[in-house]
Amino acid sequence: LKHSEQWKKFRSQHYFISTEEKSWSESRQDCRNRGADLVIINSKEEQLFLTSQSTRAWIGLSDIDTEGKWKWVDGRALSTGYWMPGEPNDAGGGEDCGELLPTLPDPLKNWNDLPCGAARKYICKK
Ligand code: 2F8
Ligand code: CA
Repeated sequence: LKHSEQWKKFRSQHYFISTEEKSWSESRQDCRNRGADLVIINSKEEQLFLTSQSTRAWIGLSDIDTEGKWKWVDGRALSTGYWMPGEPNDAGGGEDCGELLPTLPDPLKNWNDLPCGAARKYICKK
């Protein structure tokens, strides 16, 4: 395990930020292999913690099942989202998975939807 890949603790939860890049599904499978899942963001504090990690990465959010209906990997519908202005835009009609970006002016507006097959780092939570 590389040093940057150590699990980081925040408020009783543990987060793994990958160094490898994978598709959203492969990322999710790797999280599950680690006894975790892609991260579900449940609070503003958690969103700010993850943004402070300065990593562009997949999160556990998709609208794969029904276009426009974003849900977390546990099946819950998204309530509070932290999308960038103009997102999610389903660019080209093929963006069904959510990523978090680090380097934006507003840390509460930094999600983007992206094609699920794109290679990205990813954040697991357990
Ligand atoms: O302008 C926002 C737009 O930027 C890119 O598309 C040109 C992103 N696509 C990829 O990164 C593959 C879009 O997701 C994003 O909405
Ligand atoms: Ca997009």
